[in-house]
Amino acid sequence: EGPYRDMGSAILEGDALRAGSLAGHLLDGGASPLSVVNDGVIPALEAVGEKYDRGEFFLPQLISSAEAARSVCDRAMELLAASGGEPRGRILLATVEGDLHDLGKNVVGTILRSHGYLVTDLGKDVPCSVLLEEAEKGRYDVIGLSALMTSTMRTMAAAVSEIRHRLPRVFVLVGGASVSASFADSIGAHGFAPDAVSTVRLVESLLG
Ligand code: B1M
Repeated sequence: EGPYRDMGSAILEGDALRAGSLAGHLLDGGASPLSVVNDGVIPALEAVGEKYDRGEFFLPQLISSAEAARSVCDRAMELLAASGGEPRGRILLATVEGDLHDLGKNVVGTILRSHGYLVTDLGKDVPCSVLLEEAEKGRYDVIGLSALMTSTMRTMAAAVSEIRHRLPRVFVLVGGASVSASFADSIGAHGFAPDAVSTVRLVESLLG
């Protein structure tokens, strides 16, 4: 639809100011924060990825589109902030070492928070040692790892096996554009989620 398409074009053009203000209009007009991300930001970033693949976009465009996407996500996420109350579970999130993609993980974290989970987000490019140190300190129920590149899927596999070895009682879930359910299975993760809402469903089914 029109307003979503305009916001998508602004992301594609890397115009953070316009993307942010169009997102503000949509949200003020009652659009749900999740639909702004799912129906506006994600299709635009997919188009950015395709242009990059075809050699029509280079790294500078990728970066300015990502910044425009972030300004929209930040606005949407503010509105989704946790509603309070006892946490339904404790979740540790990170993008694996060597991988700087964090937009998707941030969406997952915000949606989990908005569903009442306590989320600690260690950020991106997180070495396994840092992850384990925090995981051993906190009483986490679930660790969620994100990877977007073929190269960092290997790092993810190593991290999953290390966590399962050191913390056998913690559920390890994985996600990210390059990850699939069969890959998750092959590296011994407890589950795979293709998007933020399925992450919540998966966590609910595991923690009861
Ligand atoms: Co890069 N990048 N990038 N990039 N980038 C991809 C991933 C790529 C597919 C683009 C392409 O070539 N078509 C490609 C990887 C190819 C591959 O290995 N298979 C790629 C590349 C090559 C690179 C660089 C190497 C480019 C270069 O330097 N030459 C470089 C790598 C840097 C590094 O990591 N070391 C690079 C850099 C960047 C930017 C920094 C410019 C920027 C990231 C900004 C940021 O995240 N802060 C960027 C972006 C934006 C992309 C694309 C265009 C979009 C990614 C994105 O944010 N998607 C991407 C192409 C694409 O995927 N279409 C691409 C939107 C986001 C909401 O989706 O992350 O999938 P996603 O998250 C979803 C689900 O996957 C799931 O839920 C989220 C919400 O629905 N999910 C989880 C994610 N994590 C989860 C964890 C869970 C559960 C669910 O835990 C339980």
